[in-house]
Formats: sequence, C-alpha cells, structure tokens
Amino acid sequence: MKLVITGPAIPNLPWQPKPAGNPDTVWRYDANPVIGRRPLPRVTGIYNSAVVAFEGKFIGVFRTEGMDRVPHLHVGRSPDGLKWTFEPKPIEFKCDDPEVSRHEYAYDPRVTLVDGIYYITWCNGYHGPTIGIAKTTDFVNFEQIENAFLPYNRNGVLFPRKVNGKYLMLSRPSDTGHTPFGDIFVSESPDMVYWGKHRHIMGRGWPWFQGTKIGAGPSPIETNEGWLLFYHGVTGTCNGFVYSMSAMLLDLENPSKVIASANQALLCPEAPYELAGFVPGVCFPVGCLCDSATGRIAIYYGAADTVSALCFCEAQEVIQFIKDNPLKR
Ligand code: BMA
Repeated sequence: MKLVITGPAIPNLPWQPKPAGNPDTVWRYDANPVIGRRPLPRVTGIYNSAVVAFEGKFIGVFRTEGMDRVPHLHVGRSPDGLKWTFEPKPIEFKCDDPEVSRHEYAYDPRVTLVDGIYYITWCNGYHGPTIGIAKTTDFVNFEQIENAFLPYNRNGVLFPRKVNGKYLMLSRPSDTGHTPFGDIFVSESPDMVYWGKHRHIMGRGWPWFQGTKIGAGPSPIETNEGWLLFYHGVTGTCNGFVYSMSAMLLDLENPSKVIASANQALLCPEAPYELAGFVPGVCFPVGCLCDSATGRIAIYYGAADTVSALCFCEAQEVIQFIKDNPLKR
C-alpha cells in the first residue's frame, strides 16, 4: 500500500539523509544539539520543546529552565528549524479565571494545529502536575483554557483533528514525583473543556526499555495506515531512569486500539549530549515536523534534560519497522 500522509507539505523541512551504512531507522542530526546550553541569559537549557511549521518558517513553544530550576514556556522562532531565537520572557497567558491562570510551573509543551488554531498543551503546576491548555493563532496572544484533567497527569498530547466529532487527547496519569509507573490513555472532548470517555491505549511493562512507564511524544501523524505515534519508553536501572523513543500505530477511527507497536526502541541515549547533562540518559521526543509530500520526519527531542537535539526518519520506514518488529503481548 502506498503511504498517504494527511498534513502539511513542508518543503523546507530540516533534513539530512541517512548516513551510508547506518542500519537504524532513526538517525541523529550530525550537528546536534540544535539548541545548546545557555541559550538565553540566566537560562541553563532549553529542552523537551515543540516546533511547528509557520508562515514558511518555524516557530515553537520551548521549555526553559533557569538557575532556580523552575520550568517556563517561551516562544522561539527559526528561519530553517535549526537556528533559533527565543523571546526572553515567558509566555503570558491571558485567562479570565485567576484560579486557572495561577500556574506554578510549566513544562514539556506540545503544539498541535487543529482546525486552524494552534493549541499548546503542557504539564501545568496546579496542586501538582496536570495538563494545561492554551490556544493561539499568531504566537503572540495566548488564551489559556481550563486544565484538562485532575492532577496528577503528564504528557497531554492532542490529535491534529477531531475524530468522530470529538477532540482527542493522549495523557499519562502520574503522581507528584518522578512517577515509577505510567500508561498512555486517550480522552475525548466536545469543546476542549470537558474531557471524558477515558480509554487505555497501551501499558508499560514489556520489554525492558519501557518496563517502568511510557508517555506520548509529539502529536500523532495521520497516515492511511493509522496514526503514527512516537512515544518515550522508560526503563528503571540501578542508576535511575533511562528514556528512549519508540513508535506505535493507532487505529484511525478508534485510536484507543493499537494496530501495532515496536518491540524495541528506535532511539536510545548514546550520544555524549544524551548521556551528560542535568539528567543523563534521556531522549525525550516532543516536537515533530512531517513533510506529507515526502514522508520525511524531523523529530525534536530533549537530551539529558539540558539541550535540544534533532533526529530524522521516514514515515514509510518507521511503519515498516513497527510491522516487521511487532510487540507481542
Ligand atoms: C519526566 C519529565 C520530563 C523529563 C524526564 C527525565 O518525568 O519531567 O520532563 O525529561 O522526566 O528527567
């Protein structure tokens, strides 16, 4: 079957072909990290951040962390997806309800274009982590909506279109700390405010690379083979958690149904910038650009909770890898 991708063509997608002889399905940008240490005054790092194509260039919402280690969200802009400039001040969300706007911290943003509006979902501090939602059309004015779920929850990721007339959001119920468990669920909403019909998608456990927890990465990519979802799988080692990236395919009309998921990671921490930093051993995919014309994919991932890196793959090859190496449960 010829792969058809629903989504924008991005002719200026940041891209490098796979190096000759590389046996992997996903390969790294050879000038990683794309966003290094100290990208702004008094900011130690930008990582776990979301990027979208915008008006022929690229824009995104970025997780910054200063010396106090409290995360905030900043807008960043780039002509080519590689060289970035950032707003020095965090996003000021407009919100009529002071109870909703009193967020204590904000991290791991995703940006999803649904029906012409860019929605930002992030891990929002409201008596513990939950999923905040805001919307914008220009990346200047941001309106904060209700928090999607009760605390505690992380990795809230929207689908890029309504399914059966409802918005869909992936999430990973969690605890207040570093959460030694976690499965991916999907919830639906008629209005982006009230979320329900929560359905389990996939659990952690087997094999070991995702033995401790899993969480959705960038927004799913729509293809005629199903929704292609990149996610992080976490293993618990004697030295703490290690975060890798893998992928699964979800049913187009009923995304709580997993068509197939890979039985191994596609990207494991091994580069120096993934192994040395504030939290060594972390590859955390959050942003994704997919050129629907070619199937080329560029994934932005946080490395070692310190810098932002880029890796590449081709949708057709990833889907084939999942089919050839399916997880048997
Ligand atoms: C998770 C989140 C991520 C982070 C990861 C590794 O629980 O806090 O933002 O990248 O841990 O520290």
